[in-house]
Amino acid sequence: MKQAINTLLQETLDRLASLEDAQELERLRIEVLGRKGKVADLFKQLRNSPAEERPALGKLLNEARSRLESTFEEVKSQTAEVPRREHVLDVSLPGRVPQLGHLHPITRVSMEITEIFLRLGFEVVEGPDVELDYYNFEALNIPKDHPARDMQDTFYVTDSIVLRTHTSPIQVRVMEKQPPPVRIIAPGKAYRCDSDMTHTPMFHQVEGLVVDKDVSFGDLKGVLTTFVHQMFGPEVDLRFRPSFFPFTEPSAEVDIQCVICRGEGCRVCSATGWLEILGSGMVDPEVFKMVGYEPEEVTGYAFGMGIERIAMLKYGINDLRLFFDNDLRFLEQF
Ligand code: 2NM
Repeated sequence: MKQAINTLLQETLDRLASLEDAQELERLRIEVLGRKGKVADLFKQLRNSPAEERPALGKLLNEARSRLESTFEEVKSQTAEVPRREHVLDVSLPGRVPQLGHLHPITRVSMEITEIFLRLGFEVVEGPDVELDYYNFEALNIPKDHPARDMQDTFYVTDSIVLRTHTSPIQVRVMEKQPPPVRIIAPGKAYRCDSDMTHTPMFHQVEGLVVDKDVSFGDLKGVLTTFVHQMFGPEVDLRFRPSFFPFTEPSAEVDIQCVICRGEGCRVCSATGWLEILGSGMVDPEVFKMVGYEPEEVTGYAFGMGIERIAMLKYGINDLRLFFDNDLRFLEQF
């Protein structure tokens, strides 16, 4: 009996030392310490042993059981600390999808416009939003009494400093700094003291400028026709309609076939079948004189468009304010 107790103790301790995982540990615990286990068997045998040996054997068996119980606990706590991978990694769980951000539709359309002109050989330039009156108006042949200079349209910072009302001053700065040829586009924010259903105090523009020897109105028509076809599709018709700007002569506005009714006439195009999308013209010799270019040697064309308007026509958005509300239900659609 004594022999049996010591053997069970020793064998079990040996087996505990070479266990593979928690399942095996639990199997061994039930085999040895379970209700019908080997220790329980020995307690049953104890009842059949001689009465004078029983106290000593009982003490030995109790000690062996305590020793085994505490060793099982110890091994179990160590096993639990290093769980086997297959028990914690459920490869059938769906992956965590990170929340992706979006570019704002205005950013996207601006990039789209910019990329078309980059492919046509234009360079992108930027400039300050807070601009001198000189670059925003004076150098662009917009005289002191011109209505565009009115306090009601322009945010004045001081008498001679404004928030730029268009991105043209960027182009004036480029011409002032470098000799022809010039082939640039200037995307950016513009500011006008105006706020209603169809105007926001800040909006976005892309303007373009080409200056070189022998640049013609035909070049302007060719580049802008390519732009319209790449932006709205090769099937979309366009027309050049005479207009006026202080900084170009002659000037023309470009209309495209209404994207809603395809020229049939509807509410969006006021039954005309046409939608205005940009302004353009041959750079006025007065502008060249202001920046030190020789009007007898070079000619050039320029154009400008509002990005919000292009985005509304391209994506069929009917309310300008959607661009400024930052409502994710709108923004997530792009
Ligand atoms: C437009 C329409 C026509 C324009 C002119 C110039 C510059 F600097 F060369 F004189 N930049 N942008 C221009 C010409 C802008 O926007 C409707």
